[in-house]
Amino acid sequence: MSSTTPGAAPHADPDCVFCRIVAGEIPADRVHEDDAVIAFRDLSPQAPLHVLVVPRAHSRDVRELAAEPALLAHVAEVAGRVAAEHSDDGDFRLIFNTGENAGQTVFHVHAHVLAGGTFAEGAM
Ligand code: DGP
Repeated sequence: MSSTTPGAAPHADPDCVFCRIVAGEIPADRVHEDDAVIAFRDLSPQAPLHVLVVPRAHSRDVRELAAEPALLAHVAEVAGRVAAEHSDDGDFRLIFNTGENAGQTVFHVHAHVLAGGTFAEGAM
């Protein structure tokens, strides 16, 4: 991606675990990276393929990310690419837990890519 990509200029929060993964201070099993996002396998997978797509720049949740539609679209595009490359059929669920009451535990926006299984209605 070009240097004009929205989100390409990160501003890191030293107390944020995903900022620390972006910075390489905490190891992660990365499956994709470019100048705007990284994607790595979730520590406690909920599906045969469970990857998090994380913008390098810190923002709290998808409500904030929506202010950068090009970056939000890029997250979706990378999710599709990861699913296509790492699951048999390329189909996937894309989930943004948004807010504590919706199960968000890491307050650096991330998209869960879940693939490689058959999903019961209402799962995750
Ligand atoms: P959420 O509940 O939507 O905020 O999801 C946070 C996810 O992040 C959760 O599924 C576990 C994952 N996670 C938390 N800490 C780490 C970590 O240090 N490494 C990796 N790979 N995943 C993590």
